[in-house]
Amino acid sequence: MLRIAIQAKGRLNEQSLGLLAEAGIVVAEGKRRLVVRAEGFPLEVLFLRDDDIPQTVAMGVADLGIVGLNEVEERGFPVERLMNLGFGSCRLSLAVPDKVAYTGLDYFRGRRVATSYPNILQRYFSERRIDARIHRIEGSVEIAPAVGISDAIFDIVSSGSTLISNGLTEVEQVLHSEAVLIGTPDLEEGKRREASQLMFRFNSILESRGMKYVLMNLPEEKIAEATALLPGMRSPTILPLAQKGWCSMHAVIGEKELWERIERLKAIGAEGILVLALENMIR
Ligand code: PRT
Ligand code: ZN
Repeated sequence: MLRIAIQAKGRLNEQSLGLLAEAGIVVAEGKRRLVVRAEGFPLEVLFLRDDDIPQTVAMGVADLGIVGLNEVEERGFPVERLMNLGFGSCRLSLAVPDKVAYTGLDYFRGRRVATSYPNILQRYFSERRIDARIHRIEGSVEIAPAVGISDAIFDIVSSGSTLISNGLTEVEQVLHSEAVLIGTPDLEEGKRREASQLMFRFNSILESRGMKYVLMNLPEEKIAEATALLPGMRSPTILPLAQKGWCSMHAVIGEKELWERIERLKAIGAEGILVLALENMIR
C-alpha cells in the first residue's frame, strides 16, 4: 500500500491533512500514531519531523512525502519532485543588520553568516564566487548578529516581521519555497499508478482554488461579446431561457479577475448574476 510522510506537527501539518481531506482521504485524528491507515484511499500516513521526510522518501520507507522545498534542497537526497502544493510559501533570504549600508553580494566576502540551511547557502555563494564563513546554527538564527555570532543571517522569511523586530533587513532572496509533493525514484508499477491517482485529485483541487462558477442571464445577441469576456474551461455553457431572446450563460472565472469581468458583463446587459464556489475542477 502507498505510504505518504507528512509533518507530525508544525506549520505544514494542518494544511497537509487538509489537502488529503479535500481529496476525500480522512486520517483519523486522536489516535495519532507514527503510522495511520487512512480512509477513502489505499494509503498509510507516516507522521514525521519535516527534517526527516526527504531521506525517508529517498530510502523508500515512504513512497511520497509532503515537505517544504527548502528541506528538499537543503538535504539533497535523491527524490523526485512531483508537484507544488500551493501552501507553506516562504523564501530563504540573506539579511543584514539595518545599520549596514548594503551595496551588493561583495558585502559577504569574509563575513560570518548564520543559518540552518548551510548547503543551499554554500551552493549560492560558490556559484557567485563569494567566500563567506557559514556558521550552522539550529533555531533562533535571527538573534545571531545581535549577540555577535555573525554579521548576517540566511533564514526563512514569510511576512518579514521577524527580521524587522530583530533589526535586520532582507537583502537577497535566494530560494522561493512552498510545500511540495516528493516521491521515491523508480516506484514500482502498482504504486506509481496509485500515486498518479492521488496527484490527479491534488491537481484538480489546486486548479479549482481561486476559481468561481458564474451564472448569468444574457440577451442572446450579446453572446459573442460575453464569450470574449469569459475564458471558461473550453468555452462558456449557454442554455436557453423560457423568455424568448434570452439565455443563461455559465462560466468559470478566476477570483482575481472576477469583479472586473462582472462589471463588463453588466455593462453589456448581463442580469441575475450568481457567483458560486467551485469545489473541484476536473479537466
Ligand atoms: O518539528 P519540525 O522539525 O517538523 O518543524 P520545524 O520547526 O523544523 O518547521 P516548521 O513547522 O516551523 O516549518 C515547516 C516548514 O514551513 C518550513 O520548512 C518551511 O517550508 C515552511 N514555512 C513557511 C516556514 C515559514 N513559512 C516561516 N515563516 N517555516 C518557518 N518560518 C519561520 C522562520 O524560521 C522565521 O523564524 O517563521 C519566521 C519568519 O516568519 P515571518 O513571517 O516573521 O517572516
Ligand atoms: Zn524541522
